[in-house]
Amino acid sequence: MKPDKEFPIRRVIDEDGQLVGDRSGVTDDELKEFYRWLVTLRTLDQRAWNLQRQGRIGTYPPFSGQEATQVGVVAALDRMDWICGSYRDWAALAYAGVPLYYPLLNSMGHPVSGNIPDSVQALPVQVVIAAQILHAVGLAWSAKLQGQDRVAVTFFGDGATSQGDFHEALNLASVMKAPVIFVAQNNQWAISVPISRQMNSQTIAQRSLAYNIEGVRVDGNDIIAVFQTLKEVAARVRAGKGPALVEAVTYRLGAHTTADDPTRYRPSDEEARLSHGEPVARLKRYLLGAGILGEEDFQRIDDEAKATVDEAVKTAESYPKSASETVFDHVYQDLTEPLKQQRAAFRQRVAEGGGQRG
Ligand SMILES: Cc1ncc(C[n+]2csc(CCOP(=O)(O)OP(=O)(O)O)c2C)c(N)n1
Ligand SMILES: [Mg+2]
Repeated sequence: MKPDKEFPIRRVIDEDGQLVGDRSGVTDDELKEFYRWLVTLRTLDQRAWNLQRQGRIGTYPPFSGQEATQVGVVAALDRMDWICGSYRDWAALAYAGVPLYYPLLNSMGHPVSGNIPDSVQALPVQVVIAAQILHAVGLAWSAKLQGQDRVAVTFFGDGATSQGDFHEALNLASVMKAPVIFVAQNNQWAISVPISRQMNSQTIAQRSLAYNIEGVRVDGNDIIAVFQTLKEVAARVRAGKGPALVEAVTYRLGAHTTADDPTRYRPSDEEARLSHGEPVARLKRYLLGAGILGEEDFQRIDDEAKATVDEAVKTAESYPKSASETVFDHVYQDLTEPLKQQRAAFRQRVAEGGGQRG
């Protein structure tokens, strides 16, 4: 059944980097800065993959393919706005000001990666699918009650929209008119489950109708369209018009995590077909075609990104290894009885020569 309203995908540059929409409100300098960030983040993501393969970090969830959505959204926010993301949203956090070595430390199991710097208004990444959507509603509602001029943005995946938390969050935010922007990153897959098996709705955006909130669909690989959309949506949400649901249509370029092998479940031609319009190559084509950047600039940006990422790796590896026992720290101020017992059992195992790594 068709929804009452259509949710067309907003797009400004197509897969080939051709201008097909209105670019107003985005300057050449902003685009150059976006491109520099996209390349730096892609370089970091690919390096993290290699570090995992070399045994230098543990499991890592890549964000390649989703950089334009994450950077485009955060670029449209104000400094005091909240960001609540998942394990795949390090690009958003990095652009907001979290150090680039944090995702590496996170995959080393280091608790420092959960200590978001005071200058960044964000929660640590969430691994429990969809839980951060409710946290964002709480933060937004609280800001409203305190009369603060700030909105909360939450990132989550297509799979997360099947969780009860997603629906509870949209309902509560709608009833309370909480200033929250829900950003669904529809990367087409929830590990091995394709979107076609995830939901029977035609779009994620149409779910906004049920909660009587604004809903829009945007090409998540087009940073210009994402940035413009979020600027407009954030202005309305900030003005007290209630929450909004943004569906960013994108594609997970590689595996779910370094522990996954998508060749076991993805059609063999799919990645080749859908990766053509990926966000970094797309913006590069546009910048080249429009004469905003040239080949020498691209080389310089690549070199600088590599140096920046080298530095991040060096910093991450300079941290002393964290003891496994730190899993018991930093969640509760006072450990619960069952956790105290588990910690005691863990210590005993370590004393007997097992259980401790590094
Ligand atoms: C509550 C909960 N159930 C199951 C899992 C296991 N799990 C980890 S990632 C994932 C798929 C999530 O897919 P999606 O929301 O589309 O996000 P993506 O990984 O594509 O960014 C699942 C089921 C989990 N982490 N939390
Ligand atoms: Mg997904």
